[in-house]
Amino acid sequence: MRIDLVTIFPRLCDGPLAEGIVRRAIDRGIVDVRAHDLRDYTTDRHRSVDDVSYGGGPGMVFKPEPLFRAVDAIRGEGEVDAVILTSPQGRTFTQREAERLAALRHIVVLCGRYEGIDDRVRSALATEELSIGDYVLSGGELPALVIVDAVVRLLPGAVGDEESVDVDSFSRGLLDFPHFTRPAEYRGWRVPDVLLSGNHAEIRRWRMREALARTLALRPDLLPAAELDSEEREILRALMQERGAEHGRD
Ligand code: 9D3
Repeated sequence: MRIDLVTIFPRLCDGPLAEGIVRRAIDRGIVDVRAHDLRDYTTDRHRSVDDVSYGGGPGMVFKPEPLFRAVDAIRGEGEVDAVILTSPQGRTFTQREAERLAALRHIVVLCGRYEGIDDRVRSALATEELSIGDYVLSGGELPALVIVDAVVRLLPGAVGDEESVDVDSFSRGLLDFPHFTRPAEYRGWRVPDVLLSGNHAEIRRWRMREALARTLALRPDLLPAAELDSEEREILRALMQERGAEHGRD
């Protein structure tokens, strides 16, 4: 897969691309990620990427030309499947969106800054608009890196077996079960006995129940879309009955 980022702060992208799973995927040739400096696509002496807003008002607006020229140049290097504009107005990026993008061959991510971007970039250049959530950031670089991270770890070979992707909470729509390592007792807090028992059937069922209990307690909104098998549905039914009974008592 190839991912091109277009930004006025390419160095902001270098750190996150140089570590961990993303770094390894790049080293293994699974993905090619390039951070382009938007200013390299300007044509004026001052390398201007922004200008005053038509209609007046404070704040600068990203000019269309450098962004269109950047995407033209990237398209010249091979077919582009999606041009994503990171923007607070976008659809919220979710695991489902990550899965969709991971199936593409080549994506371009445009990182916004300033008060806004000339709207022709959104309407005529971008093929989609994505936000990473409802909070105000100062630009689209961190969102672009979030998207890169979530997408790259889904690419075949990017994650080692020990970090198995398909048992991940969000891919099945549940929160993870609790994890423990040695020591078996720390400052008086003991690791649940079942995990030390060596009874793998019991451990599996305990983990299933814990994941379901946590999801029910902390993120019940995830349950309707979660992919549960019949055993899980049965455990969930029992958990919901227990909770119902607890609430009934007070
Ligand atoms: C005065 C500007 N804002 C009114 C609320 C609009 C605005 C424009 C650009 C606010 C923030 C930004 C910079 N953020 C992004 O470009 C961005 C973003 C975000 O802020 N939150 C979550 N996802 C994203 S994706 C891009």
